[in-house]
Amino acid sequence: MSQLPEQLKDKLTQCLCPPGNGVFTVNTAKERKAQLHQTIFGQATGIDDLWKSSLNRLPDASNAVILGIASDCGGGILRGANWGPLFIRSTLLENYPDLNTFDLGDVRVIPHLLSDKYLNEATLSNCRKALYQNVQSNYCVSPLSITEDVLHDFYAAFPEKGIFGLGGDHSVSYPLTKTYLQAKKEQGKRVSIIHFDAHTDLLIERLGIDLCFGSWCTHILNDLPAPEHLIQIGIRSSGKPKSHWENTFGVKQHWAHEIKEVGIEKVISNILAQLAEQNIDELYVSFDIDAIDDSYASATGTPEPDGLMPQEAMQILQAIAEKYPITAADMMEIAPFTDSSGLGVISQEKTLKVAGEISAFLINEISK
Ligand SMILES: [Mn+2]
Repeated sequence: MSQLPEQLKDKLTQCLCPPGNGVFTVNTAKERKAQLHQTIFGQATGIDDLWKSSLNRLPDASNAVILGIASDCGGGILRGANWGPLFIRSTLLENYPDLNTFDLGDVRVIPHLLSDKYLNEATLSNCRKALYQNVQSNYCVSPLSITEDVLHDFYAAFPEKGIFGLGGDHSVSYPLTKTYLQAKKEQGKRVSIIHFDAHTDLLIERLGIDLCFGSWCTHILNDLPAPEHLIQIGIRSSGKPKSHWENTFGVKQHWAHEIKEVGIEKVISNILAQLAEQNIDELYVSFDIDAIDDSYASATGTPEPDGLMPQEAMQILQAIAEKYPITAADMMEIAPFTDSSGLGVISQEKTLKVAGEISAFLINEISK
């Protein structure tokens, strides 16, 4: 049996919390959290200790490791993606009880914070005191910073493992992909990111904030072997044409209307041709649920019509997974209490069903 390095264990137990607890509440969703803990741990009380000792099993557990980041502070139109990790986990446990995965828990989220670089010393001290009861603590306090810090050490200790990140708004993919890209560079592996989204997420900043749901992609381009190693699929809500994004940033895009016009098979063969040219070893898949048509994915902050059918997304994923190992991934922007369809709970159920199917597929691929 391998050992979890002591320093990493201390960081995990201080900066993370049990699965589902990343949403900081007292009474709200108490029953849902209890139900999740009952399913994972066989009981609903004394969860902190059970979770902490479960971390000792990480070294020998599945290569697919779930991390929840219940932060929507990087969003900014309709919030609510902070509830994603709790709800997607419940869906996965219910619909795919035999998934080969290890649940690391949730990042501890102060819902008013995004990244430590936006904070002054006084706020940092106050938040260190709140989270760690220690104003001198070296640990980060904002969700993006904690995620980056924890995953940097995680990938150093377990280069063969991959994270499946549960968001959260899409800014959360910034630390998830950045730490993955840097770890793979160190391992001498060439990788690409397959990014499903209705939007390009290629702003340079939004109202002066450089790390947010609309800009995270721009800030990971330098960590890729080359910018064309970001391949975006499902784009359809953009103020500028495809040529603007491809020429300005060097990324590759496959817009949703192309799938309707030339057919899914042709788009898949175009994607595979690009990947072949890039001569890559492994892939990261970042999935914004709004890539899917809003008739199937309405419980999200920016639902968009004319998107991918769930089956089309699965076809693309199956085709790329057949050729390349998917070694990390994420599922973002599921906001279960948000409903653009007027269908209420059906909206939530439909969105979670699609998110669950795609997540289960990705987790299974990472675990291989
Ligand atoms: Mn996005």
